[in-house]
Amino acid sequence: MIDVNLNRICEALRVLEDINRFYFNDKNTTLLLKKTRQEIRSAFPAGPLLLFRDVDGDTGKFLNTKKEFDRPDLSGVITANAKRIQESCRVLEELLKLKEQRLSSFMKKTRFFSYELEKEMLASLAKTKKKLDLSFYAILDLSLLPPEKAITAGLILARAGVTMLQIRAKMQETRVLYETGLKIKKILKKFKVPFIINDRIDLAVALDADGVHVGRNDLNPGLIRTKFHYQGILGYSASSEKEIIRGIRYRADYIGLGPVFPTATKPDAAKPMGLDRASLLYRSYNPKIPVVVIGGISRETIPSCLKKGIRNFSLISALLEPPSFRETARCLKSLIKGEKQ
Ligand code: 3NM
Repeated sequence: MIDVNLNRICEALRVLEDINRFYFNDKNTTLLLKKTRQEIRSAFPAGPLLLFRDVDGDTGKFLNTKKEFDRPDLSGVITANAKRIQESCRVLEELLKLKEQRLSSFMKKTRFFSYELEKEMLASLAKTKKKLDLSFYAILDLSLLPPEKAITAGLILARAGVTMLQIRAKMQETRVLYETGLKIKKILKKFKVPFIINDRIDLAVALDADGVHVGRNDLNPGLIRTKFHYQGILGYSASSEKEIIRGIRYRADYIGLGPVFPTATKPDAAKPMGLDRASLLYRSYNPKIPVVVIGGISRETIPSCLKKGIRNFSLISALLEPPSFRETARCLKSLIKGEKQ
């Protein structure tokens, strides 16, 4: 038991050490973990432990659970390995109370050290995640705009200062979507505007887009994280508090909250929640999870949203309003920035 738990602690420490070394480039923590590992090894006599090792007779050797392979992102790896340290330290701590009080206290100290380590590593990971700017999130719907026009629109919108752009096409051929997507992606890259694909994880991966946005009738974000091992930006549509919480649980990066107002663009959208409800939910969750409002957002409705504290807007049909793509986009940008018209 001592041998197994000791190995478990040192292996998990090594995993965390390597994440600090290669992912965070954190020399001090890497060194600290290396020293801790060596200190633990040298506290136990290697010879006698080896003598009692019985790999062939170990009944728990291949007892893996499905959950052991469920590590959708690096935070899962950090947590799982910190837990291995904590649980194994606890086993040693209890066993050593029988004979070795001093070593038992040392294990307890190591257990508390790993709680802190886990917290700090998860905080470092959160810091490395890109901050999203959802203030002007334009969606080009290819059922309202032919592909050639969508490419030109992408350029105009990028110049006008959109902060995120999505292409949405419920009824287009995949090949056309892919080719259009490639051209739009090239433009957006120059302007450093993240490029998001609606619904189609296959296209998001094939295009090497920055992210994918899914709704309640698409593949759920949890599956996208676990089965596709997707690390890109993941957006989730929510029309209620329950769905926002579901999105957080699915590890979505942001929530598209709507419809706020009536919209003709999405025939199967939920009932509009109204500005009061939307602003309440927006203020409760943003920025813990970034929230962007959608559904009927336009030149007419943005000012009332701003008055209620909403700062992130996603829109489709309002982009196509007269006088021209260029003028309308500029006008929307300055409205969102709160500039007087
Ligand atoms: N999703 P417009 S509403 C794509 O409520 C979409 O999740 C919605 O279009 C949701 O800006 C919507 O033209 C349509 O109203 C938004």
